[in-house]
Amino acid sequence: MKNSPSVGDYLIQRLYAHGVRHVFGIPGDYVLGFYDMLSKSKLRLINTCDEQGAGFAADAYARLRGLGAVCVTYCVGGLKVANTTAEAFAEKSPVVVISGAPGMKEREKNPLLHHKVREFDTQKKVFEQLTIASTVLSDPQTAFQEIDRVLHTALRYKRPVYIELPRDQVQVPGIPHHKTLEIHERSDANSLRAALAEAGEMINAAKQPVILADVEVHRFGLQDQLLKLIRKANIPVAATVLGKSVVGEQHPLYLGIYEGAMGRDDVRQYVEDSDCVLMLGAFMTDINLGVYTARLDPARSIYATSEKLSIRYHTYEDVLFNDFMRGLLRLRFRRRSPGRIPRPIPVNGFQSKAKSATLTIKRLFEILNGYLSADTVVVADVGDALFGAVDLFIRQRTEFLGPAYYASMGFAVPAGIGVQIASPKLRPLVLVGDGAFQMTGMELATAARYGLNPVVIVLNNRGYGTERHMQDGPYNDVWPWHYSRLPEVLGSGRGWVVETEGELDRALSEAMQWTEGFCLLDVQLPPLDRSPALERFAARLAKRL
Ligand SMILES: Cc1ncc(C[n+]2csc(CCOP(=O)(O)OP(=O)(O)O)c2C)c(N)n1
Ligand SMILES: [Mg+2]
Repeated sequence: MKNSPSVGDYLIQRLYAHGVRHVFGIPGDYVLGFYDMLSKSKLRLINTCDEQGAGFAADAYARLRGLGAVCVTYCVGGLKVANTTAEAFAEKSPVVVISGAPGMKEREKNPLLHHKVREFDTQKKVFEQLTIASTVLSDPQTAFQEIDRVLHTALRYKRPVYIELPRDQVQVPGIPHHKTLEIHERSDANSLRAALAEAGEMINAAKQPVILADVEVHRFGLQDQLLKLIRKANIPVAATVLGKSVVGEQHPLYLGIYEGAMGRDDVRQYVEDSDCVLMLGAFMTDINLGVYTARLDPARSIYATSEKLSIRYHTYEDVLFNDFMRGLLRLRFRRRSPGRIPRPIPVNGFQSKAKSATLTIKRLFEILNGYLSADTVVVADVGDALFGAVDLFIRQRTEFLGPAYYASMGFAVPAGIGVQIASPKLRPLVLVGDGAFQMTGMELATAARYGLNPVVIVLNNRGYGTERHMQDGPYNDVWPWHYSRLPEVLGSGRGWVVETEGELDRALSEAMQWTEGFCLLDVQLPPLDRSPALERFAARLAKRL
């Protein structure tokens, strides 16, 4: 047994082999042994203030690097990442949740150990619902195989997985001479060929084909293939909100965001008038579809995802999304010119003659636009931070993260941390409502601790603005914090209070210059102000209440 690594060591090795370099979390007695092992390993531990912060950070890390990990203690920590794991599941982000747990020996006779809820497997059962695969490493004979299986599934489906590590198993050697399970899945060749033939025919016969690109193109790392396809076929492309930034928005064939009646009208018209909509990696969620105002006819669509491939009303089985995307590139396309296409509308940035004008959300985003650079990643929280950001003009691809489907508040500040840990060259621009900031904004302490420098814009409209427009009451108010003074409390960072366009411009240019720590802009907005996108969204939702 000597040459066999321990269960804990093998897990660390496999995470490293899949590109993980950091693990987010908070220790507890059930996981201390593994923490010790982690701290001596090639992986770096990132301690957050709260487990939810660790979960969101790991999710953002996974969105950028292809796999993320969060490590917590049993139930008290584990159940706090239930919500973040749910978000990762819903939005397809492969996060490995590692939880410590009582040892197998300790479980005999079912004692009442601390942190236990009902049964020893209560937490495991919860995570079965929230992950694509889960395991308890209770047996060293099968532990390595289980680790391989679960990690493979996370990567295959781009969804979170759960690994429970009973504390008496961490140091136990697994089976010797284990050969890491490598699974190579293949498409069914006939099915793939037939699907490509039909797709090629449909695209070539179309007068006005258009690509609608979404989040899976990003998750499966197929952005280059998408660009090649756009160039080769000369077909314009729109993105969804969840897929925003999958194509650099300066691309000459980029139309803008398509989201039914909520989006720009010219984009909606172009996509809905198309006789061949090539939906790549698309998620048909209510938000992506503009609260079901989208009019996309299956008879004129090619719909390809990692889960389904259908062309018009035919469904093709056993075709991998990767293979279909690569196959499209080998097709012969007829020469075409896309003609005149809608383009993103240029906006006016800051103008000194308006410097004393009171800020509105619309102007906030227009002025922010002028400050985006190739190394900014915009991370938006739920609320008008996300709706307004739809109109931002993202310079390069993969530069926009937001929980645009599951929509849990509290994502953005910790996600900004995950982004910068994953990619230290990028500077996160975090857009967060005051309500959401009060949920996880304390993670700025984590930014301070690890020397990160996000620029955080708190959209301070004194409450749950998004909800005020549907139904208002005192339950939509929040206590007004002095956000800009948090640097004093945390002993790090710089803060600004911003009320006018001029103050915003000055604060932003100072924040861009000052890179030694986090920057926090308390941007005060009228409570009933809202972005044009939210205007349309709230009107739609109110009709459905
Ligand atoms: C964790 C969580 N709790 C509650 C909600 C419901 N909700 C959706 S938007 C919203 C208000 C958000 O307020 P804020 O962060 O201040 O942004 P604003 O709407 O004011 O722009 C709430 C409470 C949610 N999406 N997530
Ligand atoms: Mg608010």
